Amino acid sequence: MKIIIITPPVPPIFARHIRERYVPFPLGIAYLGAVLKERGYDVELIYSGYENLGGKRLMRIIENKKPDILGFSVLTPHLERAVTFATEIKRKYPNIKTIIGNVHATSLPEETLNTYPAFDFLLSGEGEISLPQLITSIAGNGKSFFEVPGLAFRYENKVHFNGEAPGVNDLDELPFPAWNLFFTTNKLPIGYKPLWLTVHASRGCPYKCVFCKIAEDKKMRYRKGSKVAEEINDWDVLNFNAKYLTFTDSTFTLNEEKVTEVLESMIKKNIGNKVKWECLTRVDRVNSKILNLMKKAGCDMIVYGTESGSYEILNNIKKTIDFSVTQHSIKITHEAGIKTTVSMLIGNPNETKETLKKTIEYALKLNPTIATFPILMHFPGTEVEKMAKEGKGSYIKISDKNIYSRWSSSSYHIIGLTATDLEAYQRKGFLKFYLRLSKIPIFLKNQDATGLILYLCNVFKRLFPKRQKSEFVVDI
Ligand code: B12
Ligand code: SF4
Repeated sequence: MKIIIITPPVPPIFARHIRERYVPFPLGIAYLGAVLKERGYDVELIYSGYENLGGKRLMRIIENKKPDILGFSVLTPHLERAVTFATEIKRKYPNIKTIIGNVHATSLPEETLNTYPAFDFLLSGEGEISLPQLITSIAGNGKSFFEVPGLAFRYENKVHFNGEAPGVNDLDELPFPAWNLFFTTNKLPIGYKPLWLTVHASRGCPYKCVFCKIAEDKKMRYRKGSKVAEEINDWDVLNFNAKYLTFTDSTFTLNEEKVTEVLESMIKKNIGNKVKWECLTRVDRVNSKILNLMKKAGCDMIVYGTESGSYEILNNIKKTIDFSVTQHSIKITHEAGIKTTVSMLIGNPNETKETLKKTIEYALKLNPTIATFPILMHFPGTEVEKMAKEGKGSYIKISDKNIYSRWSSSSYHIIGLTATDLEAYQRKGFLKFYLRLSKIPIFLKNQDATGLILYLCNVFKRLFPKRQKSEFVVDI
C-alpha cells in the first residue's frame, strides 16, 4: 500500500506571504511518516511550500507516484486550496482514499467532512496512533471504522465521528521525525534551499489565550533532554545540512527543570556550534540563567507573544503580564545575546483606536529585534470565534471564513474600527517600527534579495491597498 502525505499546494511565489518562503518543514507529518515507515509502509511526504509546488506540478507528481492513500495536512488558511486539490484528485482518481488531518480537521471534524466530499476520512487530534490504525482498517485487516480513535467517516449517508483521538502519552516512544521521506532518493534535490527543520521538546499548553485553539490542549507532555539532543545530532548523520531550526513547543521554557535538561543535553552534544535555532515562549517564563543556557545551546531568536500595549486588552485575551516583566525579559534576552521577535496582535476583543496606538508605541518602546503585527483571525474552535458569532468583544462579522486564506486582511469590523482601520493600524505598526535608521540594517540582514523585493512590493501594496482584490496579500 502506497501512502503519500502532503501539505496543500501554495500559490506562486510573488503572491505569497513572504515568510512562507522560509517556512520550517512541518513536524507533524514528519512524525506520521516515521511511524508509518516503522510499520513497514511505503510512505512519502511532500512539502509543497519548500518545493514551490502549485496544483499542476503537484498533480503530475501524484499521478506518477500513484498512491493508494493521500493524506492532507491542513491549517484553516489553507483549507480552500486543499479542497480544490482533493476535489481534482477524486475527480481523476476516485480510487485514491483521501484523509484530512491537522488543526482544521481537529477543530471542525463533522462540519469539514459534511461540507467537503473530496475527503473520504478525517482524523482529529494527534495522528501517530490513529493513522496507522485507519490505514489497516482501510486495507480491510484492521478494526472497524467505529473503533479508530479520532476518525470521522461517512456511514449510511451520514458523517459519524468517534471523538478526538487521545494524544501520545510518552513522546519518547515515538521514532524521530522522518525528514528523509521528503526526499525519497535519500539525497537533497539539486539546487536545494538550505533546510529549516523543526523539533519539539514538549506538547500541550496550560494557558488559555482566547485566540488560540491549542488552548484546549491542557495536558503537558515532555521529552527527555537527551532524546531531543540526539535527534538534532542525527540531522548531521543524515547529512541534511539543516541551517536553522524551530522548536515548535507552545511555550519552550514553560518548565525550568525540563528545559534545563534539554539545554544541557544540547550543550553536551555541542549543538550550538552546528545549528542555530529559535523558539516561542512567554516573557514571564524566562530568566537570565535559562537565557544564558539557551545562548550556549545555540539559541538565535526568541519569539514572544507580547500581544498588546494595553492592560485592558491583555485582560480581554486572558494573557495579563505586567509590562515591567515584559520589558525586563526583552532586556535580559538581548543581554544574553539572543535576538527577539515580538508579536503584537491587532483586532483583539474590544480593541479601540487608543489601545492600538498604545500597542504600536509599546512595540517601539520594547525595541525588539523584529516586531510583527498580525491581524487576529477568528479560527474555528477558539473563544474569539465564539465571541464573534455571539456579537461579543465588539466584533461585527463582515465576511465568511474564506477570509482565512488571506493574511493581513480583516474579516470583521470592531465597533469604532472598520476592517480597513485595522489593516491601516497594522501598516502603521510596520512602517513606524521598520522605517527607523536603527532597524534598516537589521531588516536587511534578516532577508535575502528576493525577500527584500517582496517586502518592498508589500509596502507598496500597503500604501495603495486594493481591498478584497488580491487573495494573498503579503506581509513580513
Ligand atoms: C510551529 C508553528 C508554526 C511554524 C512552522 C509551520 C510548519 N510548517 O510546521 C511557523 C511559525 C512558520 C508557522 C506559520 C504559520 N502558522 Co503556525 N503554528 C505552529 C505551532 C506553534 C506548532 C505546530 C507544530 O509543529 N506542532 C507539533 C506537531 C507534532 O503537531 P501538529 O503539527 O499539530 O501535527 C499533529 C496533528 O495535527 C496531526 N496531523 C497533522 N497533519 C496531519 C495530516 C494527516 C493526514 C493526519 C491524519 C493527521 C495530521 O498529527 C500530527 C502528529 O501528532 C502551532 C501551535 C501549536 N502549539 O500547535 C501553530 C499553528 C498551527 N499555526 C497556525 C497558523 C494560523 C499559522 C499561519 C497560517 C500563520 C499565518 N497567518 O501566516 C502560518 C502558516 C505557515 C504554513 N505554510 O504552514 C495556527 C493554525 C490555526 C488553524 N486553525 O489553522 C496554529 C494552531 C497557531 C494558533 N494558535 O492558532 N506556524
Ligand atoms: S497562544 Fe500560545 S500560550 Fe496562548 S494558549 Fe495558545 S499555545 Fe498556549
